[in-house]
Amino acid sequence: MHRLLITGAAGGIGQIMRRKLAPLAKILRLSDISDMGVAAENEELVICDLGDKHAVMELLRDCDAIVHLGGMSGEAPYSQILNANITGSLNLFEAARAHGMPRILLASSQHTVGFYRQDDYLETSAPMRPDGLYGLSKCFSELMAQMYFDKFGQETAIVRIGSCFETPRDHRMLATWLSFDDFVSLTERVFSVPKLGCPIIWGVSNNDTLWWDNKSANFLGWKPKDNSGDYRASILANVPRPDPGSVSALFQGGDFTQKPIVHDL
Ligand code: NAI
Ligand code: 15L
Repeated sequence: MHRLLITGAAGGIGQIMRRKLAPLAKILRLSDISDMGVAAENEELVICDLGDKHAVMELLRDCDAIVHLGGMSGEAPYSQILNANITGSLNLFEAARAHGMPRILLASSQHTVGFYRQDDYLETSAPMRPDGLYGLSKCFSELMAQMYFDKFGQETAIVRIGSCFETPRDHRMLATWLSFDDFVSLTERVFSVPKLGCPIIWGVSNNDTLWWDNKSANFLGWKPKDNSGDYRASILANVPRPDPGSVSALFQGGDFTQKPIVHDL
């Protein structure tokens, strides 16, 4: 493809994807509200607040595909969630519609279903059970993607990322971990299948412990290779096991289920 846009390029996942997704496109357009350093030859850097609809309209001009990582990535006061995740998603989908509907990979989250128990095994069709304003904003953007598909034919891969870090960090992440390389291989599949539609995909590696069933996304031909089990011994040895009655051990969303709602508007 010619130009791939990555939003949230200054973030934890974005910085890695900037490097690892470079082979997918001649030009990477990288965007964030924060500084992204110096542009390489194949890069265009655009500072842009996702909440600014005119800026987002310009940002998407001439893009062939979008990896949408930008926004608040955890529980936050409502004003910030509203601007970055809710208004920001609407701005992005409207700009995509105006610019020929390039395919979108939407970074959603496991916190859309955070109030399920850790002994539940979920298909992508399970009703949403968000665990806070952040999870709720991701539910909103998932439904927005579905609406833009039904109404206009906009194709979007809704990726419910579990925990995407270099390595799993605690006991819960043994079930939720998504390696960077598996995220890259998923992104490649999303942008190469002839027909995408608007599937929900669990963004999770091939872990020994799994809470989510990805069979509805089999058509992508994505085969995650990494396994959090490789880190199990180290986590058991180094990370205190949560109390069996605590939210960290009971709910899929862990301690997000206990974070306060901050309505600051
Ligand atoms: P991050 O917080 O490191 O990166 C998000 C980026 O979005 C930041 O660089 C931030 O400056 C930018 N941003 C925030 N508000 C903005 C605004 N108004 N306009 C423009 N940019 C704005 O998060 P991370 O970990 O890289 O996650 C990327 C995406 O994946 C997020 O959407 C997050 O919700 C989602 N996700 C990540 C998971 C993980 O384990 N890392 C798990 C589930 C979902
Ligand atoms: C998320 O949605 C967050 O973006 C990430 O920072 C982690 O907290 C992850 O979920 C998780 O709960 O492991």
